[in-house]
Amino acid sequence: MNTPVRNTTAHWKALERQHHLAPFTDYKALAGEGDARIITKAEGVWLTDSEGKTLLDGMAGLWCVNVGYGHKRLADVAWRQMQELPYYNTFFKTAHPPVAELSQKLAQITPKGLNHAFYGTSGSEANDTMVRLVKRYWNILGKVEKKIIIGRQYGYHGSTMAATSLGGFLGMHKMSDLPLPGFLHVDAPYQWQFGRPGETPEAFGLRAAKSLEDKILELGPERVAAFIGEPIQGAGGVIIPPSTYWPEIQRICRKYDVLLVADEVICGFGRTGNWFGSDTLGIEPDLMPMAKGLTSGYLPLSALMVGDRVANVMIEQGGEFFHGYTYDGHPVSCAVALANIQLIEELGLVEQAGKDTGPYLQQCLHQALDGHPLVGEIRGVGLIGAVELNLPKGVEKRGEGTGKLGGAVRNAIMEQGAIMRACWDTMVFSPPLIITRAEIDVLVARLKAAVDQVQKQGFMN
Ligand code: PXG
Repeated sequence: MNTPVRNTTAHWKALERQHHLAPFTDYKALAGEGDARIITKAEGVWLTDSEGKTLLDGMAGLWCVNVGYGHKRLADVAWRQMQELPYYNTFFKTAHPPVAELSQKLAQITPKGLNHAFYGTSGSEANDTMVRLVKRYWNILGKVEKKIIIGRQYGYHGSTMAATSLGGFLGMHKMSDLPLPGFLHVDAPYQWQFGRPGETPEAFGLRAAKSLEDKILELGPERVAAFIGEPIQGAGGVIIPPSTYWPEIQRICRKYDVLLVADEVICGFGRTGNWFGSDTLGIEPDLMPMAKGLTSGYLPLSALMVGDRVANVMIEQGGEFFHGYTYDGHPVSCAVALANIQLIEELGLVEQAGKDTGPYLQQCLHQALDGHPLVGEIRGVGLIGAVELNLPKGVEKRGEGTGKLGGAVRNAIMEQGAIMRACWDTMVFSPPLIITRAEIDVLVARLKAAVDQVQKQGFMN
C-alpha cells in the first residue's frame, strides 16, 4: 500500500481511519463515504478544512463555541495561567484564584439561589456528579427510598453510564444494556410529533407535563428523587416546549418534593437570549449542570450549580462528600471560562441573540422557506432553532428508516459550504452568538439551496 505524503489530507484521513475511533460514528460507513473531513483552522463563524474550503459553522462546533473562533484574548489568558499555575488540585484543602473567582461569577449570573459550583470537564461528568449528589442529599435527610430519577424521551444528558441512563435515546440504551436501575423516562413536550389534531400548544404542554405527574403517582412520590430536563431539548431536535409546560413541571416537582434539574449544557451562556434557558422559560431549578458555552469550548470545563436547598444540607449535615475528578476546577479552564464570560458581557452577545440576530434568523428562515414542499415547522428561541422536514405521507416521524431526508439535506448544505446538524429529519442550528446579519443571510441562503437541491433530486419519490 502506498503511504500518503505527510501533512496532506490523504495522510490525515488515513491516520484517522487506521487509528481513531471517533465518537458517534459508523466507522465502516464513514470509510465508504471517503472518510472524515479534516478541519484545520477557524475564525469567527468560519471553519477551514485541509483542502482550503471554508464552511459557515451553523452549529458553533457542537453547540459550544458561543463567542466564535479566534479570540486571542482567551488564548492569552490560557498562556499566562499555564505559566503561573498550569495545574493544581482542589481536593484536600487547597484552591486557587481562578476557581474561586469563577465560582463567584457563576453564582452571580445564574438564577437566584444557585450559589455553589462543583466542577468537572464535561457535561456528562456534571450529570454524573448530579446523580451522586441527589442520592447523597436524600440519604442525608433519611429519605432513603427517594432514589428514582426521571428524564424524558429524546432528552440528551451525555454518554457516561449514568448520563446515558438519564437520557431518552433508545438506540444508546440498547447498545450498552441501559438504563441503569432507577432511571425512568416520561414524554417529551414535542408537539410536531406527539400533538393531536386541533390541540392547542397550551393544552399539549399541560398534557406532556401530566406524564410526569402520572409517573410520580404510579411510582409513589416517596420513591422519586429528581426530574431532569433541558429547558429546550437540544440533541433531541431543538424541542421547544409550549409556555404552559415548564410552570406545570415546576408545580409538580414542588408538590411531590422532587428535585428539579435543568440541564443547561446547551441552553446556557446566552444561547436562548438570556444567560440561561431557565431564565427564558421561567424555571427555578434546584440543580443546574452546565458545560459547552462556559468556556465557549476553548477548553474542557463543566460545572454543576447547586441550589441553596441542597448545598446547605450537604454543607451543614453531609460530612465529607467522597466524589471528585482530578481536573475539577482546572485553573487554566477556569481562567478561560472567566475571560469567556467577560467577553460575552462586553460584546453584548446575550442581548444580541435575544433581541437582534435571533429574531432576524427566524424571520429570514420564514421568508426563505415558508410554504416550501419539503419544510414543515420552523421554530427557534434566540440563536437555537430547528426546521422540520416534511416526510412523505404515511411515513411515521422518527420511526424505522427515517433520518434519510435529514441526512440528504445535511450533506447538501455541507456541499453549499455550511454546517447544520440533522436530528433524524429535523434540521437544527445553533451558530456562534457573534454571527452577523450578513452571515445569517449566507446561512439561510445555503440552507434554502440545499433543500431545493434535495427536492429536485426527487427525494420524496
Ligand atoms: N447535557 C446536554 C443537554 C448536552 O447537550 C451533555 C449534557 C453532555 O456533555 P458532554 O460534554 O459530556 O458531551 C450534552 C452534550 C449532538 C451532540 O450531536 C450533543 C452533545 C454532545 C455531542 C453531540 O447534538 N451534547
